[in-house]
Amino acid sequence: MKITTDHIHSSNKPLEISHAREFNFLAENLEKKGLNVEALIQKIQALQIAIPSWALGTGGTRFGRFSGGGEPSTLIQKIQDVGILHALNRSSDSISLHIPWDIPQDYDAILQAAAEVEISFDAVNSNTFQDQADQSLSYKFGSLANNDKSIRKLAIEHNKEVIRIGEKLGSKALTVWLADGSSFPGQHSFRKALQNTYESLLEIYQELPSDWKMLIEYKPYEPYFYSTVISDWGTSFLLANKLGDKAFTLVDLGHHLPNTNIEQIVATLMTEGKLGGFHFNDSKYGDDDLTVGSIKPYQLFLIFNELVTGFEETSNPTPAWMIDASHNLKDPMEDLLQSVEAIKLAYAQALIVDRKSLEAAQDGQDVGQGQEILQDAFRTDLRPLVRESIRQSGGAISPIQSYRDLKVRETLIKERGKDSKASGL
Ligand SMILES: [Mn+2]
Repeated sequence: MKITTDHIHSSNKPLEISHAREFNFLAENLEKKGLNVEALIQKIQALQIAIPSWALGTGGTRFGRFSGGGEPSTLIQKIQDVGILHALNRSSDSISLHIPWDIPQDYDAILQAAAEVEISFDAVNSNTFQDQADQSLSYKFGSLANNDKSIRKLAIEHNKEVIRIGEKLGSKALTVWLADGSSFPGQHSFRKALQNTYESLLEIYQELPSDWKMLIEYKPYEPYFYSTVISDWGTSFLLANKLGDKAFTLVDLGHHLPNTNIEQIVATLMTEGKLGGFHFNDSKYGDDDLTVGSIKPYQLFLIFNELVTGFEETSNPTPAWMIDASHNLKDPMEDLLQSVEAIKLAYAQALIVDRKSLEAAQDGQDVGQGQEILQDAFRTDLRPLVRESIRQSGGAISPIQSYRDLKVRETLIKERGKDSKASGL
């Protein structure tokens, strides 16, 4: 299925009048506060969030997987699904591939399919957390950190191969997330595991094209439960610093212990110019992969508040944005539309924070006023502004409603069948 401009127009038609009324009312109020609504719209339009190739099918829990039907079973179908999302919300113009779940076979056909739906290729992700069918050595006890040199070599070669695949597609970054760690005290040497990881990453880093980045993800626990080699932002930052200018830390919102102050981590990394990537999701307990903004929308706003000031006041490069979640209850496409909307909303809220007054409150030790300023922005309903930015980009006023009205899932089930299953997770 392909979403056309006629689809967008027909599904926007019944919403136009009430949307215009809501938007005009909001725009007037924002202008009264001294905000430039046109400039806000342009910034919101420019924020594009990559969709990972593994998020388009129903994910699973460790207990089961319940397919929703019409899932994309080939890489081209996954690209087409991202194309549908992008046509609806004009906010996801790239796909992030996971290798080896989505190794391109016919590069010309893949590039053509992507061009047809105006999609490019974001960061490529390597996978050394599971053994592949034909693999001679096992990652059971680690990959880049493994004590066995031949296993480290296998994992290094895999990452180099992922870079070569990404180069053919126009990707500009390699994301490395390691499952390496231990489940029991005494299982391995912390220092040796870290040193092995650094040396392995260095070999991969030396293979990076000059205009590429290496994004190093961290995670405190899981799949191992006593230690992980790259457990926190500090370890990732340390490795990125040692590797060089092309290496950065990647923040995945779900990869923190409960109550971690993620916005402070963002601020610190941006001060050092080392925030390279962002994986969005939400969580209640751990790496839950819940829909962005569904549990802690205020935290998401506070994170964007730091990102927006970081853009203005530091020379940190623009991070690679990606959603990293998968669901077994909701239609994954609807979930991605909800996630992107939550991200844009938090970004918009951060853009309207009265920075001058906030700085004055901070300088004057006016704690109450600082809170008032942030919460005023957070509690302003900016949905009409986000909708208008999407409408002006040629997308749907309500992407989710259009997705339902246009019967996208029903059409995909008709085209691909009820039992079609996405590869990967
Ligand atoms: Mn992630």
